[in-house]
Amino acid sequence: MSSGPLVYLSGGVGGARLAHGLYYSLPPELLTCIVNTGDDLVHWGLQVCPDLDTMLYTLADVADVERGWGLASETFEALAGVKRYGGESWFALGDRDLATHLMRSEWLRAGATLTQITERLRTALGVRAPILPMSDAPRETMIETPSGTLSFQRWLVEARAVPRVDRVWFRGDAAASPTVLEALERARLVVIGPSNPYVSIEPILATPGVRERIARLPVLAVSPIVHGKAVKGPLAGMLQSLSGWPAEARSVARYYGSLLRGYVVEHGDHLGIDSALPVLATHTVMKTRSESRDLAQAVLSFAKELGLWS
Ligand code: FO1
Repeated sequence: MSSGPLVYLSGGVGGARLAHGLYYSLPPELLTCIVNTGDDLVHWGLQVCPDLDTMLYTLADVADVERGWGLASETFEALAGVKRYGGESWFALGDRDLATHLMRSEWLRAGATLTQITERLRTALGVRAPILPMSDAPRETMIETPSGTLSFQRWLVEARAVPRVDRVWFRGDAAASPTVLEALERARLVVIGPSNPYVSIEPILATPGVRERIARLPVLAVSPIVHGKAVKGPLAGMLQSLSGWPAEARSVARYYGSLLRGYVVEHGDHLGIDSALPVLATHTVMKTRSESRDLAQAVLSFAKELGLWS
């Protein structure tokens, strides 16, 4: 049995909620969150990193929990102005949220890396655990549909995730950042959050240098499917169109395959999972902070029971 730092892999809102529970259950030096940047986009000339920002805002307790993205108590006056000028209004940046994108874009132009910038943002927001973009260079998630190929946000937000997904691929050959690789070298346990495996976790795993390091570590995952439905987002349709699998927790375990040493599902969702894979069935839907903390503690206890971590 080994003990030590935990690396947490995450996409957007579901992943950030469990991160919140882990953040309040572990000393900050034991938790590092590695976050998907495949959803990033340049919008209104600004660099926007939705999953990084969801993680930053959630851990800083300033997120809009209801909406699932952006900041609480947000206003959209700049968006109204952009609309008046005939600009692009399919992707909404809030007035307060703009400060993050303005500063990130300015610092990028001045030569800072996305890792350094995220470090500045999280320090300013009072977040004590590191939040790492998977890569410092662009690596964009592309969605192939019957009517053409779209960037991820164009597909999810502008096209409302309606076009069928025939293939997902990543544009750009960016490697993992050195900070990500160091965190994985130090890690003693990897937890994969309840995020979409195809478009939130796979971009991280497929970043050169990551999968082989993770394969050497004990890995637990939490199912993003509860009772046959994705807790949020387009995963159910993707399981069907990309793999021909049902929207069930077992399909996500099948996706990760031999990477997993344990799997956490909602009560009643354990059916059909390979009997060789240890499963914890518990309450996994996180609507409140205490549910996030309870799930985090259940995941950590499960890792200890399995002898993977102490
Ligand atoms: N999601 C939407 O459905 N509509 C939006 O206009 C939108 C704007 C937006 C701005 C900043 C941000 O950080 C996230 C935003 N999101 C929006 C959410 C985003 O598309 C998704 O949460 C993630 O990319 C999925 O992980």
